[in-house]
Amino acid sequence: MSRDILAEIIEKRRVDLARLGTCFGFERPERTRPLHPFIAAPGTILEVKRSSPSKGNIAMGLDPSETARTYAEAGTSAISVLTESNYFHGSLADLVKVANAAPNCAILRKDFLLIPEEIDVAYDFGADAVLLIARILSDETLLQMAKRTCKLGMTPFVEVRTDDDLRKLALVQKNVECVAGVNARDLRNFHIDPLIPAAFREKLGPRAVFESGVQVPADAAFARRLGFTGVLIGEAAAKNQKCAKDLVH
Ligand code: IGP
Repeated sequence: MSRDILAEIIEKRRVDLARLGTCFGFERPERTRPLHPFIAAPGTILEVKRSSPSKGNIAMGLDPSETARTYAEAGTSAISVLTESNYFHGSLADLVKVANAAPNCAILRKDFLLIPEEIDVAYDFGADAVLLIARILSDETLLQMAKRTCKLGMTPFVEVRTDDDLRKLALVQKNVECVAGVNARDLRNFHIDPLIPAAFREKLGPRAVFESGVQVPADAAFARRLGFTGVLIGEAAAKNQKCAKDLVH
């Protein structure tokens, strides 16, 4: 059997959560930044992404504040910040820096969040939205985390990739307002298949984001032709920040 990277990431993260706590050793700040409605934002979401298990180094040494300013100047309405440390080299420090440097953008915390308390942490570190990966959460925990997100005034961004994830998304949508994202990349083995978002589009509701594998403006145009209201771009923006504005719709 081939290696299941998603299972490895989760396993490691559970160990770190138990060892370091929900702030992963960072001091918990008091939020001063006003909330920005992410639900109204996408458009284009550019991601602060240093590295990934499939690509290795993408922009390891990036300065989060500078990157946030570059993305904001490029015209993006929302910025995603990867905070997972072991496989993506992100952190909550990156999140708070981006949130402070881009006061007019909505900020998404992207991580493999596992317990409801992590939602409160995302809020305190400046997020306006949190990624909830349907595949790694039980119905009950997903719903609980989505409700907690809304209670704090943030937006749940529910990521789907399978038919069972779609069932979970419908459960969330029955209870709260959220944004749906389809990951073209399978997080278990990192294979990209743009036909999965295409097949899912009409089951996602009105606010739907195409995630992963968007390298050039024509890829983003392809996603929009499929009816996606938003496109999330990581590697292509982080690696070549001078060209970020060409990717923003
Ligand atoms: C960005 P890309 O191919 O543009 O760098 O992908 C983003 O979609 C990807 O980082 C992502 C991700 C995730 C990362 C989507 N869902 C969940 C970690 C966890």
